[in-house]
Amino acid sequence: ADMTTEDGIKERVAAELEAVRRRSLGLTVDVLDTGELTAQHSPLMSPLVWDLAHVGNYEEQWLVRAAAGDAPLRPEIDRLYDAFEHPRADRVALPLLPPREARSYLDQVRSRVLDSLGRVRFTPDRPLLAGGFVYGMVVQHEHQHDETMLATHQLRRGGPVLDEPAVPVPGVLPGPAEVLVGEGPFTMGTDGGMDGGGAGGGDPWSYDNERPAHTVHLPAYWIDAAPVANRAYLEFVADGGYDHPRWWTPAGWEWRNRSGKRTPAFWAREGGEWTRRRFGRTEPLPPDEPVQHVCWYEADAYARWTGKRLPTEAEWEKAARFDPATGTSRRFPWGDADPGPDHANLGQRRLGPAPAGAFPAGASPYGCRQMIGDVWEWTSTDFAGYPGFAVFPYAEYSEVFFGGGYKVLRGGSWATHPSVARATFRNWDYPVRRQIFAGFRCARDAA
Ligand code: AVJ
Ligand code: FE
Repeated sequence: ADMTTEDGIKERVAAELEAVRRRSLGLTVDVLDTGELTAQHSPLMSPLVWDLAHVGNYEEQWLVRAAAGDAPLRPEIDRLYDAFEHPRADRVALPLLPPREARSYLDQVRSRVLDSLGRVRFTPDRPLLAGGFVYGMVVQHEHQHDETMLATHQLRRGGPVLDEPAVPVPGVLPGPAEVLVGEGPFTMGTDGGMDGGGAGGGDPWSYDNERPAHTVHLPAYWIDAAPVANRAYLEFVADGGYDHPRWWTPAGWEWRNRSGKRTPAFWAREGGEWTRRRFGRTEPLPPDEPVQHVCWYEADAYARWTGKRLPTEAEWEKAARFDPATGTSRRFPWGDADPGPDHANLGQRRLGPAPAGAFPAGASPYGCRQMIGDVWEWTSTDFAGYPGFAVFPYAEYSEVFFGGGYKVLRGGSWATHPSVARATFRNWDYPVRRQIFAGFRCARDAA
């Protein structure tokens, strides 16, 4: 689609709305019965039928009411699906729409949206609509919930219901274990311009927390060229990494004691072999795969054990998108082009990460691989607004989480859709969380 014209953006919007809905249905009503859709698979997660109706309610609020200015469809359910009103653990007890009703509510909302799309004008004087922003926001919202629903799938008991298509992975080239990022400034974040260019490598659908573009000076540092793989993490486990307080921060050691955890989530030891359970299947632990399902404390402890540390968020972003040859920051590690299958493992094309070191065509100018896709990467930075941050369009997307004890994660996982993955995108979670598809890479000072 031609993203420089209103019709082109609308064409893309309609296609993306259709595609994300197919994905959501494929994670819910297409594959699970009512019992499974309404069950609480984990107190950390919503019942899947809550996520399903929540994305419909969000679409109603933003596209039917705010964008088109049409009358509300079902305002009485707004509170049921308000994430701040009910913690995840409590949602199973709410009078939620049953799956069939949720499905028809989604269809009703969607047909209203498509009916109004032609008449809504993306005028620059309405920032919510300029560049189709609010439509992109709703697409990204549903894809983010789809990733959350995948985390729920990973936690559910019972046999497999999701297919793992055999997608070839571009060959793993031998590369240096670490790359050096020289001292100097770079542009972090984006101004979200429509032109796709500009100082921040503009992205019209970027979130408020990615803005504004600003200059950050960093001393020289080394950063791993690939995410830490299971093979390396196993050495930490075998070396008693979980038993030596010297690798852990006080809060991390406290987590280790309280939780009793001694491996990443979903690992088991069976007959002298390491296995891991994923989406209803138990398989040998693949040594080359990036480690997943570690919390921030585990990532931090591993990094200390290797004599390194986690990268700061700024270090991660500079290594991912700054081109020292031109002095500019890119949208993606490989350039400004949208992600293709040779660049990154995104969008649930496979049901897990590709081997660490894959996707040479997706490398950043410094030579870092898999900065986008495969696993979210923990950084050492607490989630906060950039200098000059301004809420847009609502404080509950990100501002209310600033200073809330969340750590920033970057890059997206194999479960993240390309519309949500870019080198400026910021994710966040509590340092104890392990159900998300998170791993990490390490860094160290060059001095
Ligand atoms: C950005 C992934 C932390 O899932 O809590 C979904 C995204 N915001 N609905 C979350 C989000 C509102 C958010 N994260
Ligand atoms: Fe949401």
